[in-house]
Amino acid sequence: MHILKRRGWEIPESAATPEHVYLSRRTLLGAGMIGAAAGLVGPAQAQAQGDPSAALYPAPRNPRYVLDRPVTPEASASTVNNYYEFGGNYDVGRAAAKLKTRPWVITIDGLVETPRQVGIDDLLKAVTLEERLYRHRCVEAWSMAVPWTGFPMKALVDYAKPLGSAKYLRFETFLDRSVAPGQSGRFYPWPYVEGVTMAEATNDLAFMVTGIYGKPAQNQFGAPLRVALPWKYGFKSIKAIVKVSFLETRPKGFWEVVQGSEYGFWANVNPQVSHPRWSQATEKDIATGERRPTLLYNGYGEYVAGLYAGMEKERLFL
Ligand SMILES: Nc1nc2c(c(=O)[nH]1)N[C@H]1C(S)=C(S)[C@@H](COP(=O)(O)O)O[C@H]1N2
Ligand SMILES: [Mo]
Repeated sequence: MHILKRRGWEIPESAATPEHVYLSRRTLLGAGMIGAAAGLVGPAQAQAQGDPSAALYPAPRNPRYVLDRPVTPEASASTVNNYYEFGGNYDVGRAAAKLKTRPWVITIDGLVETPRQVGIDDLLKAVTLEERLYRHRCVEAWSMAVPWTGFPMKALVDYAKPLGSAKYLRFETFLDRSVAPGQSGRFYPWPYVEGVTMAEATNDLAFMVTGIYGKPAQNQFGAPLRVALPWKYGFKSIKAIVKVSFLETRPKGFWEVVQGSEYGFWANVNPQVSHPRWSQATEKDIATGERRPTLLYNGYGEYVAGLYAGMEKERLFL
C-alpha cells in the first residue's frame, strides 16, 4: 500500500489498474528503483510492504477438485466482476482498487467461546493455504472456472471456536461510503451480508478465498477475504469480509432483503428451477460466450446433496 502511494508520481491514476501495478512494480524492482525511492534495503522488503501475504503464493493445488471445462483466462475473470459496492456494471476493477486491504481486521463474534478481532495476516498464519479449481455460477446465468487460493471454511470455524448453540454463520462486508460509491445507494441494505448453516460451513467444499491465479486476490475478487461456495449461486460468495458472527437464528442475506421473492437463503444451483424472470437451464461462459447446460448443485452433488436430504419443503433452489 505504501508503495502504491509513493508510485503516484510515476503512473497516472487512470493507468493504475491492478495488472499495471503488478507489471510496473516488477519493472521497477528490476531497475532497483523502488528500494531507492522508498529508502528500503532491497526488493524483497519492498514486495513484502506491497502485500504482506505475497510470499504465501502460489500455494500447492489440492488435486481433489477437478474441472470439466478449461480454466477461465485471468484477463476475462478479472474484468467481469460483480461487486455492487463499486458499481452496477461488471467493470469494477479500477474502482475496487481504491479499497485499502491493509490493515484489515476481521471481527469474530456471537456464539463463540471468546469474541475476538484478528488481522488478516495473523489469520493467514493460523491456516494453511491451498489452491482449488472451482466452477462459479452466477444467478444471472453466467459462469467461469477459476483457481482460487484460500483455506477451508471449516478451518475458520475451528479458529473461531463456536459454542454448541451456534447454528449459522453470518458474514458481513466492509461499510465505507467514502471508498465504495455504490454504498451511497440508499435503496440497498448495506453492508452486504450473507450466511450459511454450520453444516454448510464445515462441508469440504466451503472455501475462504484470499487469492486467485496463484497470487493474492485483486480487490475486484473480494480481497483480502471472501467466500467461495461453488454449489450455490454466486451471490452467496460474499466479498471483503470484516465480520463473521455465529448465530442461533438464520441471517438474511443482502439480496434476500432486497428482493426475497427472487433470492433466498439456500440459493443452490438447479437448472430446473427458474429464476422468476429467467431460466437457469443453461449458462454462458464469460470468456468464450458459449452456452452449456447448468448442472444440479453446479455439478457438486456428490459433496453437498446430503446436506439437504429431507428438506424438500424448503426453497432450496432460489
Ligand atoms: N460484498 C459483495 N460480495 C459479492 C457481491 C457484491 O456485490 N458485494 N456480488 C456477488 C455476486 S452476485 C457474484 S456472482 C460474485 C462474483 O464474484 P466474482 O466477481 O469474483 O466473479 O460475488 C458475490 N459477492
Ligand atoms: Mo452473481
